Amino acid sequence: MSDTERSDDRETTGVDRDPTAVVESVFDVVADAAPEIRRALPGRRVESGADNPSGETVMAADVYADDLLADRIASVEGVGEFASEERESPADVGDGLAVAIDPLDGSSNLRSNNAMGTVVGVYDAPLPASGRDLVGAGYVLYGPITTMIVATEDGVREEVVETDSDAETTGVTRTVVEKSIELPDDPTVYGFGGRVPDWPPAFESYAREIESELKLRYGGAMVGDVNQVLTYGGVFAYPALEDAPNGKLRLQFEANPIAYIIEQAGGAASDGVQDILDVPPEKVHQRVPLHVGSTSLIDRLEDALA
Ligand code: AHM
Ligand code: MG
Repeated sequence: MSDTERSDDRETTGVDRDPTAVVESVFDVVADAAPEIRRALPGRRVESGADNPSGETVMAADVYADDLLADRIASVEGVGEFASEERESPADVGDGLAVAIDPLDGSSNLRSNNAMGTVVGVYDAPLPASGRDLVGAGYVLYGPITTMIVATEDGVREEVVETDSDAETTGVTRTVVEKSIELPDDPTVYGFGGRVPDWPPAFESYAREIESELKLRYGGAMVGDVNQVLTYGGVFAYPALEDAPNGKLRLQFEANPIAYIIEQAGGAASDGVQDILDVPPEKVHQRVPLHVGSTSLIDRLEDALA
């Protein structure tokens, strides 16, 4: 397990409730919402007409997931701040931890009916926060099965999330299927975002080596692609691009939570130079190049980009 100890000179939220209990309550809410979000997708495969703060098209399903999760997460005791990839600014919702979400990661996959997910980071610091302030992170993957990955200081688990088929009850059943996920020793898959002509030459050289060793598995939703790396070992990247040196993915909502999960599972995450969790937080919607996966492959990436 990686060292995610925070140093003592940063501001915390001063939460009263046990942070781990708050994290679990947040994931209770996220798991309960998952079947509702899933059911809402078929009728919401259309653009909402709005752009998000990163200038990207917002789908009707993004709006649905964002509204549902915003209300419910804000009501969790011990959550003090809520931010979403789809909202301009964080909202003050009481006293406690800060929760940052990407309500529907990979929603451009709605048209082609491929995987997408919900990403959640719980920080014990005001936003924008350092990844070192994460006290929990996870994601829901809306694949053929709805699964939820939850990472805390105790490790990483996978749950299957199902709706109760009994018409008398409308509950959600959660079954832990993996108690303590560790990345496999022999990595087998890779997936890199962006267009090859837009990659910096050093990243392209690295990619050429990797593609001769591993199998390409890329689906266009970070959550789905990272879940393959978590399962089989390997590397996922959305690198710096020639005309977008910070890549595409957002530090608070995507890169930090994914880095925390992969590091808690024994892997590594880098912006190309440093651990993602050490990237200084500057603004809520800041982007960062993300490379994440098996430690040996991330070490090689940093050597290639040095
Ligand atoms: P989103 O959060 O708006 O869906 O954007 C993030 C997604 C990631 O899931 C994925 O890795 C990346 O965008 C794919 O981008 P592209 O479609 O440009 O390859
Ligand atoms: Mg996203």
